[in-house]
Amino acid sequence: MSFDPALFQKMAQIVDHAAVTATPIPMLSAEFPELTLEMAYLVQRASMQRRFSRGETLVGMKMGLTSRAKMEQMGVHNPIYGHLTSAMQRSSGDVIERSHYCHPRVEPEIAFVMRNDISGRVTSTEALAAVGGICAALEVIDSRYTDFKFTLNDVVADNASSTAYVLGEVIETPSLDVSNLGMVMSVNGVVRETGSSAAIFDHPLRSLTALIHMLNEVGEGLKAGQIVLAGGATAAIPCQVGDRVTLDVQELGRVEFRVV
Ligand code: OOG
Ligand code: MG
Repeated sequence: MSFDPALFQKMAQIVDHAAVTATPIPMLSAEFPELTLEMAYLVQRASMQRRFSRGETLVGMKMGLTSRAKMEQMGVHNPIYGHLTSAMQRSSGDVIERSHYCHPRVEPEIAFVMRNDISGRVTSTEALAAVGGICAALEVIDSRYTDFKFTLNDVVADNASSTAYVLGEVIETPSLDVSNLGMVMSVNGVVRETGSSAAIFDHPLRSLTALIHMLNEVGEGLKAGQIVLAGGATAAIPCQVGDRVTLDVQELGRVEFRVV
């Protein structure tokens, strides 16, 4: 079908309002069965424009549903991407306010910091050459849909549940082998999820490369300075008030935040 711009602007307004007011909504696909994947990405971009008009800036991109654990937890088996804005960024040790979100969850990730612009059908060697730094990251996701349930097109329209992310210390040795780093996510000192960076699309670099390819399909790419979250290595766990969430990644160290 052809896209009615008024329709995807309306959908963007619905997901954006749900995020701003922390009020879960029914899936867009229930009300708009004509929603396609291509249209869902247009809704995502239109909802980003709303954030930019409020002063947020684009700071990077994320991949989602890149590990088997995440695909199985959500029942959606296609990797997706979303946009990360300045309002989502936190530093290790910061607090996250539970009341600002619908039903936040947290997942352990690896992040890349780009040193160069990059686009096109690049190889993973070329993608790596554009990376300036690597760090451990905790991503807080918050689906705007009721009960955190969605289809592929719904989650794409909802900017891949992007909400907040906390970066650890950036290690400026892009040559560090990130193919199989142990990852341990704990809450209040109790280990909740353990995994390996190998769970992220078999290799976090493969996730970065796939992102560049997906962006290339719409004539876009990554810019120097942007952050890329490669995707959760394990299932996500709910965030509760009083939680101190920590992630320890072999070679990359610790990143943490508290839920208040
Ligand atoms: C979609 C976002 C998935 C990841 O790392 O897999 C994601 C969701 O699970 O709500 O960020
Ligand atoms: Mg994620």
